[in-house]
Amino acid sequence: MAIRRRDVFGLGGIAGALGLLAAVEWPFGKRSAAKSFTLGTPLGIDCSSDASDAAATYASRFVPPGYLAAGSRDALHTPPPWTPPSAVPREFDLSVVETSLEVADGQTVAAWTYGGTVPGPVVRATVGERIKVFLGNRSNCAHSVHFHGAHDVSQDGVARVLKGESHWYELEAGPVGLHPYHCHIPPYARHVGKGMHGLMIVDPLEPRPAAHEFVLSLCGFDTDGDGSNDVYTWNGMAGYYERFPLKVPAGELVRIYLTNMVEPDPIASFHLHAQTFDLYRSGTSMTPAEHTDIVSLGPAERAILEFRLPRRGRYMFHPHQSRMAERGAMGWIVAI
Ligand SMILES: [Cu+2]
Repeated sequence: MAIRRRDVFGLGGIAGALGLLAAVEWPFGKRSAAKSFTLGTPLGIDCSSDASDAAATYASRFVPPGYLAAGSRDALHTPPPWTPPSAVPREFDLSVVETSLEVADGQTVAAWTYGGTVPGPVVRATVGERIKVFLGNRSNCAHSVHFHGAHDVSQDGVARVLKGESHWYELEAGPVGLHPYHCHIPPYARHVGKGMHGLMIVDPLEPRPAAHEFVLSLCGFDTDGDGSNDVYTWNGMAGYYERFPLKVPAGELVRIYLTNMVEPDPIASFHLHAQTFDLYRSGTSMTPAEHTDIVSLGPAERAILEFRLPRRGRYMFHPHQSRMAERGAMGWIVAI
C-alpha cells in the first residue's frame, strides 16, 4: 500500500521523520514486486570487511569529532552575500594563523591557515572592484598569498613575506568567475597541503540569479607525515556533510562554488547522485559548458555548479576517487 504524505506526518516523532523519505508517492505506476531466487555457488570472493549494516557510514574512521554540533561549521560553506559594487576598495585580512586542527575524530594536524580556518575566508567582489588584502605573518616561516585570475603582475604573491613581517596586496577583481588563492612559497605543495588556501568569487556586473549558495572546497591532509594524504575533507572536516547534510528547498536553484585544493593528488572530482547540474568551468562564462553529474578537476581547478533538486530526498555527493570518498569526503544534500 502506498504511504501518503499525511499518513507520515500523522506518525510523529522519529518514525515520522524517517518516513519522510518514503513519503512521496512513486510517480511511474506500480513498482515491480521483488522476486525471490536461489543463490548460485559462491566463488569465494571475500566481503567480510564490507559494511553490512545498512546504516553504516562510508568511512567510520573518518568522521567528525563527537563534540561537533550541527551548524557549528556552517560559516565555512556559506559565502558572503552579494553586495553592490563600491568605489571604496574592499579589504580582507588573510593573516597567517598557525594552529592545530582536528580534521577528523582523533586526527589532528599542525596547520598553516589564512585567518584560522581551512579554507580561509571567502573573498567576494564584483568584477572591476578594487581589493586590498592584508597578510600579517606571525608564523615561523615565510608565506604569501597568490591569487588566480587576472591582476597586476607585481601583486602576484610569489615573493616571500618573512616571519614577523606583513604585506598589503592590491588587486582589481577579475575576470568574472571563481578563483582560488593560496600560498606560493616552496615547497609549494607542502604549504597548500598544510591548509594555506581559500577562494575568491568575482561576481558579474549583473549578478547571477538568486540561489541557495554553498562553498565546497576539497582538500587533503597528511596526518602521518609520509607525504601522501590520509584524510580528505570538504571545507576542512572529514565526514561533516555526511553527518550534517546541506539542506535546500526542493525545486529551488542551488549554486555550488567548487574548488579542488588537494595536493599532491593529480586529480579529484565531484559527483552528484540522482540529479545533473549545469557546469560553469572556472565560472568565467555565463553559459554552461556542459550538463553532467560529475566534474573532474586538477589541482586548483574550480567550477560553479547550478541545479535544482526536484524531489524531496537525500542526494549523495562525493569525489569519484573512492579513496577520497571513503576517507572523509562523502556528503549529502537533503532537499526538504
Ligand atoms: Cu606558506
